[in-house]
Amino acid sequence: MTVTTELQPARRAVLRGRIGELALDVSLRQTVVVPTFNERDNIPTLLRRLAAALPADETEIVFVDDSTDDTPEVIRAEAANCPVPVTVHHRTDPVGGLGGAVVEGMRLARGAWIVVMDADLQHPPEIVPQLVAAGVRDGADLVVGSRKTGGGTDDGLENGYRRLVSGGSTVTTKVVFRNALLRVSDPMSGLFAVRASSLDVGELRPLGYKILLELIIRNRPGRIVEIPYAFQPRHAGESKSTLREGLRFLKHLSLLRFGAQRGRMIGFGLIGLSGLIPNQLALWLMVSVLGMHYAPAAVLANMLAVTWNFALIDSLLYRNHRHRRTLTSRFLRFFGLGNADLVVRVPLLALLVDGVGAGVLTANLITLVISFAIRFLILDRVIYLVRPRRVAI
Ligand SMILES: Nc1nc2c(ncn2[C@@H]2O[C@H](COP(=O)(O)OP(=O)(O)O)[C@@H](O)[C@H]2O)c(=O)[nH]1
Ligand SMILES: [Mg+2]
Repeated sequence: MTVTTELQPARRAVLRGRIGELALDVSLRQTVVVPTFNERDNIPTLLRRLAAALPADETEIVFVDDSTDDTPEVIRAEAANCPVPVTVHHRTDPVGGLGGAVVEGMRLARGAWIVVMDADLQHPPEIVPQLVAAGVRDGADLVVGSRKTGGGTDDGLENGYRRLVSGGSTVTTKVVFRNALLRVSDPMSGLFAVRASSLDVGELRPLGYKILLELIIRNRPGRIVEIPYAFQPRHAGESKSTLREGLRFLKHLSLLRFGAQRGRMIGFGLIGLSGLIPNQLALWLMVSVLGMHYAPAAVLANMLAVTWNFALIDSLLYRNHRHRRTLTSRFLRFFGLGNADLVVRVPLLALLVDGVGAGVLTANLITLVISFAIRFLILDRVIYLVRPRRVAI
């Protein structure tokens, strides 16, 4: 269930248009979208500073809240004294986490510019008018508040560890999306302003924290400019960023770069490669230590590797696709497939070596690659019944 509270009914004549899924109010210059998760102690200062920085008749503030504390009540109470109209949209089902909340706010926003900022005052509210003014002046679709360009700093990051994570993820992202991010020094920024008419909210499929990256890659805004700012220490409360968010970020990056199916294929390849370790180890143990014959040992080692692969693939790669079959059913099919592969590869190997005259090692490699591709497709389409979906990158 979702509750939207309009605290101060819009005081202006509302002329609404719709661009994509956005409702626009032509008299509103900007909507400030603030995602909140247990930020009660930051609300009074945030609203006071935003109201001092922005004209009340050209602005609205939209909170999208996933809190488990009384943050929405605090916002309602503080909004009564705030000259700028404030809306609280509380989600009981926080789909997509922070990114999902921001997209929800974009859907609700009516201003010509949508400014996204955190509630904890790490983003100085006074910079909001500068972001919008720069966008208007330069004819940009997107204005990024940057900690990494002339004069910007990230001194507000809590410690060296956070600085390392922030630096590492920025570099990785810039390498992965070299062209799309040529003009963006801080793609991890949570502070930005986007021209509402350039947005295609329906294209966004946010996952976790990096909503700006999602927007740049999927929406491909026209002109992008940056405004430097000094990232501040958190005003009150605690960061919600966790190691789990870090893993989500890697998944997000892979989805954006490769699309869902190619991302799984790469994961499948890496896990398959990791299976070489238990396979070789078990083979060595059975042959060298236990003195077994190599043929049954190879079969048993293969079974062990297939089990290892299944454990990793089922828990890491297909976690969200497991509901269509039971564990036993998934395992038996996977196990059958993993070992049936031997039956296909041996004749193929013979064909390549005896029929075509290929070298044994080359032929073996070819059978492995062919088997890999066939097994992946069967895994994807037959075992987990994943329906392919095109992802534009
Ligand atoms: N609505 C919503 N807001 C969130 C969620 N996670 C974090 N936030 C908000 O997003 C902003 C940034 O989060 P924060 O914990 O400060 O991340 P950090 O700056 O990377 O440490 C803050 O305003 C949080 O309240 C979430 O799951 N849902
Ligand atoms: Mg923060």
